Amino acid sequence: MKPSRFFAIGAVLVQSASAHYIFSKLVLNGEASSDWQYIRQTTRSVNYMPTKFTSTFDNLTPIDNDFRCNLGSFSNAAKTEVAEVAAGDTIAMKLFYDATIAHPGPGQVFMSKAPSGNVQEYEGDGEWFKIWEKTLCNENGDLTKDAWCTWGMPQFEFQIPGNTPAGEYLIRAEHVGLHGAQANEAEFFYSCAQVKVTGSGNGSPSLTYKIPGTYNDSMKLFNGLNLWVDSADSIEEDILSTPIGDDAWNGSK
Ligand SMILES: [Cu+2]
Repeated sequence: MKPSRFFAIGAVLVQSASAHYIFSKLVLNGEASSDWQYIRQTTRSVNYMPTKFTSTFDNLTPIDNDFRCNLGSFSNAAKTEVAEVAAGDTIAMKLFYDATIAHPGPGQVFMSKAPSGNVQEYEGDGEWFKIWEKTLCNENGDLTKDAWCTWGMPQFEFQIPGNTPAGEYLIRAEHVGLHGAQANEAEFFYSCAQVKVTGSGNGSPSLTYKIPGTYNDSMKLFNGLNLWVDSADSIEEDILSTPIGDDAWNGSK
């Protein structure tokens, strides 16, 4: 009996490790950059491990300052290139090692303008606004899998709103795995690209956020929701009672 039991435990560990991911490539004009060319690399020893409120890796939680762009990544800001994009362009942030999103949960993209004009010196302690949001797409699907829009995606593809003012920005892509939320073990996967937006946009996002500060573990979406038990309607309610339920800015205001 013992060998087969060991085999089963090993198989589970391998499966959960391969399900993890981090955004490492920027896709411009349909072509993926090198890993960490435009995205700040974390200093974590295993870069694709999630950030959690409990049972943490590297003691990192969503209420720490490094929840902005991942652990230690500001130390790599100066050597990370700044990509030039025009307001209105569609670009993407793509996962390391050709991974695909293999956990159930929402995906979102935030931007924050470097106040000094130089994003390589910007820690992300200013205001963030959301430009892309994907939650439940198929309420008849499996809530633990393909009910979520991001399920199976190799990258998040999004438009820089056409009215985004010119300047240098951090762009932060984030996916949240909710499969452990019943035990306060929601998993956050995220990193930040450095871009210079060109154009003559003069929009001003009405809704802004601070990171950290946007999420906490008294939100049922991250702590208390149970994908195997809850209905799609109740999950929608949990989404709406967090900033993940806020509309993304489309540049109109
Ligand atoms: Cu996981």
